[in-house]
Amino acid sequence: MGNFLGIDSSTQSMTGLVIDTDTATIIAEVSVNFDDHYAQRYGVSNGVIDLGDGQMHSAPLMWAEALEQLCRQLSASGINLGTVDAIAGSGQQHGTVYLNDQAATTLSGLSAQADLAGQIERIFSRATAPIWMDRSTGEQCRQIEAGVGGRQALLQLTGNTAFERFSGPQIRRFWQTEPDAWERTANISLVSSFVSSLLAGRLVGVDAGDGSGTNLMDIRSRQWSPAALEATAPDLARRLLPVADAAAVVGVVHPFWVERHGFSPDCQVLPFSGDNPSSLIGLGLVQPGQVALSLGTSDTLFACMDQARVSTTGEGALFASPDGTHYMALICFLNGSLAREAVRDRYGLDWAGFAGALARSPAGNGGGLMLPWFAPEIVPHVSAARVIRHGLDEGVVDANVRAVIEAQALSSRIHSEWMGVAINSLNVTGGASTNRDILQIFADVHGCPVQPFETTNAAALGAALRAAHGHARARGAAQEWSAVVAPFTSPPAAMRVEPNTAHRGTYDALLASYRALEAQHAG
Ligand code: ADP
Ligand code: XUL
Repeated sequence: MGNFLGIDSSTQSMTGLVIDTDTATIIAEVSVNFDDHYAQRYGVSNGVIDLGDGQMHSAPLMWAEALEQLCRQLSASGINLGTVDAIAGSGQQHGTVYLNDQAATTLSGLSAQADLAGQIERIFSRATAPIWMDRSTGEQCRQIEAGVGGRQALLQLTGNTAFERFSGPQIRRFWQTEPDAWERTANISLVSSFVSSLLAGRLVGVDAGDGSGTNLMDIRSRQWSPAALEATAPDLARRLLPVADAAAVVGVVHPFWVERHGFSPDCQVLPFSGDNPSSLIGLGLVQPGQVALSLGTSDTLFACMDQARVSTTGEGALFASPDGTHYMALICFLNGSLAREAVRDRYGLDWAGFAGALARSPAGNGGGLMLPWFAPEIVPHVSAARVIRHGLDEGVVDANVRAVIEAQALSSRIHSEWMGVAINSLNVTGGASTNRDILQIFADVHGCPVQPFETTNAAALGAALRAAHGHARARGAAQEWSAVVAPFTSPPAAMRVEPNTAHRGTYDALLASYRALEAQHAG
């Protein structure tokens, strides 16, 4: 029992959340927004560098700067970092960080006399990291599927068909387009394992939760698949550390963090995981059949499962749960917060005005629909941005605001059907989960209660809980996952948003029209 820090390195920000397991409370929660601090220096907008032709990258050096800034902000918020017993974390999934042969020695030799970013500038064989929004690897996806014996073969082996944003296709494209830099690459990390490596002062492996978002891991054995590695790039195996046990402490923090930021020399570091697998834990989904929704930069809907059920349509993803036994089925919509913001800004609203428009407009929007593809969409696959309005006048503010949220909710219902899970309740997280008018529409469309939590940073909370679990296990006092999560994932029922059953028929009818409209325009 003690204090545990969870760090989430996400698309737009880095969040740190500290829990006290003795009192079952969140005692600190701070975020470093990338645009606010680093827009000019790293050329990011919404945390992303758009390199054109579908290449969407970010800057690993920026994440290193943010990690130190996060420590300063945590200390300024009143937390004594010396009380933290263990740290775990999560990263936006799929993003790859390419390191050269100086990385390991540079990380172990960090000096507390200088800042982190300045010392690690030279450890990269590629300055930027492609992230989950990248869609430049269609050709590589087809090549990898062919290389392992076809699409179905890759699906059965790794739990996923090849996705443009997944790490394997990104790695293959890098090898093909930048062979010299590929030769200088000694290690490939994901966002998650890169940040944990900075804390541990040595290279840390990718856990199975994030490893399953690579198209490189055997989903059942939870180890890299030689066939998938072979189909992706030459000599890839020697550039990857073995898949790490998510529950096993990798060591203590490097003295850099002790001397410069006041951590205890005994503070343990665990492998980081992906943000969605970490949210699975942070939302308390440790039993099969439980379902949750994350309304962050991307919107994701995911379920905890005991079987490795795959999406044969190639839309959904399957990940290993960081709890070590279960699986996670997930759908990812790119047009999440950015689409909501596009509508908010188009009509000159703030979030209160946006909520007001939802409250004023009728359920079902009089049949008016929007396909909200403000950017190319992942699910369903839409290759170029387009916004389609059907029975909806672009000039009517309230109807357009309602249309974007109803579209997101209807789409999440349609595209989760493959999971074969009855959705009886939805735990919800992410920045938009504070907006109860948005949650009401998701509750009505799914016909079930939607449960928000005290924190909207479930990924960071899940990481803190993983730190607590790993710390206990290392002391030989391993606890059941249900006991670990329960004190932090049982929010008051008063926060719950109940479905309005009077709208059931309206949304069943709208679902059919939306499905038809989407089928007509997707692709
Ligand atoms: P990520 O972790 O993916 O970077 P977050 O989960 O932190 O993203 O969510 C950030 C987003 O939350 C912002 O981009 C913003 O669009 C959204 N957001 C914040 N407050 C509200 C609100 N009141 N209503 C709707 N959306 C909101
Ligand atoms: C999931 C996905 C996104 C990122 C960023 O497959 O691509 O949800 O993890 O949050």
